[in-house]
Amino acid sequence: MIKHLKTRILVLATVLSCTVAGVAAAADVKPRLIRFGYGLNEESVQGRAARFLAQELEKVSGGKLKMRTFGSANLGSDEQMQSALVGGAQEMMVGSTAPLAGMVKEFGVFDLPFLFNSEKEADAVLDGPLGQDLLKKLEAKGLVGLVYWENGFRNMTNSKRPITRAEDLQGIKLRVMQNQIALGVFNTLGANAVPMPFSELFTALETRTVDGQENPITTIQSSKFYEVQPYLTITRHVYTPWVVLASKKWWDTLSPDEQKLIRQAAAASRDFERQDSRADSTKAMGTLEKNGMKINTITPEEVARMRQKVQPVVDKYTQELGPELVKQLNDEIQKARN
Ligand code: TK8
Repeated sequence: MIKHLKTRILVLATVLSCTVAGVAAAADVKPRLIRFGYGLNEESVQGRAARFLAQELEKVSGGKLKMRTFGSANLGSDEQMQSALVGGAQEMMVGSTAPLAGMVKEFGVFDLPFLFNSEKEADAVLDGPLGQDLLKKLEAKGLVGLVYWENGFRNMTNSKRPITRAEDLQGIKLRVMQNQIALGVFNTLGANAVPMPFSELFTALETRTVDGQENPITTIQSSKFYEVQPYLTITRHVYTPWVVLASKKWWDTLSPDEQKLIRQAAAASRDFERQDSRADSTKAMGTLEKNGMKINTITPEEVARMRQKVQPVVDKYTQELGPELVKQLNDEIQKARN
């Protein structure tokens, strides 16, 4: 009887310790502090997802893996953080794929305009073979790509006029991400494209160094661009993702258990962030209206015209990125569409 009881207590104790401290109890996990940087402010989708990731990591590691988050580009712009990760001076970040194309050119596929029709198609490609192969290519450059978060479909804002046709972009100094394809696309549409890090954008808009920019609704709202940009045109001209990155130099010092916990928390943050982004998008639109932005939506006919105008840029970069890769991309989109 007593022996029986002892076994039962032992079993119970084991079960308890495993659930209380998660996988971490029995696993090889050391106390660590992880610095995680991002470009938007704390009230943005990025800010909320960063906090979620930090909490999740703390939970699954039984409090051992502590993450400190730094928003508003306080650790630097996307490009600067990428370099810091490669050098091992910073552990983790989230940033756009556009500036990553400077390291792994294939990330440029996400800057090709008018590809995805819906978030569902984007999820399928990003979490499917193409998106995952691209992440693996980062390792040779000193980065570990963990998961994609949604940045989203981009729309144009400016301080000059509503954009109803490509011709309305004439003479507009439009900030674009630091990426050859974005530059080519907007110059071809008629704007004067100015590449610039996001961290400098609000001031550039405020001082009229540039007249306009393009970003998802969620960012236009959280970064308060409505204070300096009266016109918003819904174009959904491109869907760009964010990617959660780790320094490879640092990653290689982690135990397999630690790596597993970080991957697990990152996957949970991806699901949280995408849901949050989609819910926030509708809310943000209301805020922009309330703040007096003049909002128009580009017609399907004009989208078709713009598509035609930028076709030479798409053809040129299809050659540079690799026609097989672009074909694979289109095939994966078709599959998700059907
Ligand atoms: C934030 C950027 C931003 C992106 C841009 O660091 O640069 O316009 O859309 O989200 O990554």
